[in-house]
Amino acid sequence: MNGVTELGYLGIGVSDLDAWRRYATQIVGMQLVDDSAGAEFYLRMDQWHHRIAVHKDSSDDLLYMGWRVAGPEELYSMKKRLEEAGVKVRRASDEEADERKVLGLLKLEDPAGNPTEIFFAPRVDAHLPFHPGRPLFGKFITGDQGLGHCIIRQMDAEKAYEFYRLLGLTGYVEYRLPLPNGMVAQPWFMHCNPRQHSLAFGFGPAPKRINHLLIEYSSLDDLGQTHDLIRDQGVEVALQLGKHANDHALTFYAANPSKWLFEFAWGARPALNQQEHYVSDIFGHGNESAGFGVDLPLRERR
Ligand code: MBD
Ligand code: FE
Repeated sequence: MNGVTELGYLGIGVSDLDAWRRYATQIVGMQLVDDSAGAEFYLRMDQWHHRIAVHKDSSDDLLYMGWRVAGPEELYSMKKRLEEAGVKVRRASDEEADERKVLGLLKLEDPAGNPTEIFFAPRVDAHLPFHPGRPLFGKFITGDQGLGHCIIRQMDAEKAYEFYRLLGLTGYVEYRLPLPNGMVAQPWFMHCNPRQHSLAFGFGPAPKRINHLLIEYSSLDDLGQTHDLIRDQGVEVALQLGKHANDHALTFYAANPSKWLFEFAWGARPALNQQEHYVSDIFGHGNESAGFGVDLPLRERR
């Protein structure tokens, strides 16, 4: 099956453009690109023209997710497969593809109404060296693993699972976390390449489409300096440094100017071939600032 190969780009709506310019470059280390129409500005993480398109929008939320397929034939067969499964999908116009800096594009919605795009042939600026917004020891891990992972809102996890399986992702429930109220949280994680997960859902009701975007540094020292900047500047931290049981990444979660989270990561392992499930992270990830949708007992109390 020729499914999607990676999470390629995101569009986000933000109310405070200046705060985002500053945060994304000086704290996160992304490159600001302000060169063309289609969005207010763009954020670059590698050789691609952009990985995040920033639009002015009071929602302060995800506007669309872009999933990549290999080429025009795969886009065509994906459209057919979706239609045969009864999913409403539309081939976007050339103008719409231009806006996204791709050569071909489908537009649809996932079962929770999250605007979803499937595209091929992103614009890659091979002639422009990546210039991080703050000095980095290493780089952002992207390439065949896509830009990172997203935790998004779903009303019906089983329905979401079926939809994203249709797109070509695989996975299942990977944690069973006993909650203080006697219920058990059962988050789902799905992948389509060596990144352990590109998408997760099933964390309960949420005020926004997006809970967090994970980005991964190749150098531990870059993660550490991002942590210093977040701490020195008093940015809210939702989950403290810790190591996940599923992807083994060392991560922490901090608020961005839109008040959803960035998960900053280093050291993830690739996806396994067989499903496992866990009842606790390896260490850390203590809850700090509440109300960001990850007030979960991720680590068993000892
Ligand atoms: C993740 O990336 C994550 O965000 C959570 C909550 C659990 C495991 C891996
Ligand atoms: Fe995550």
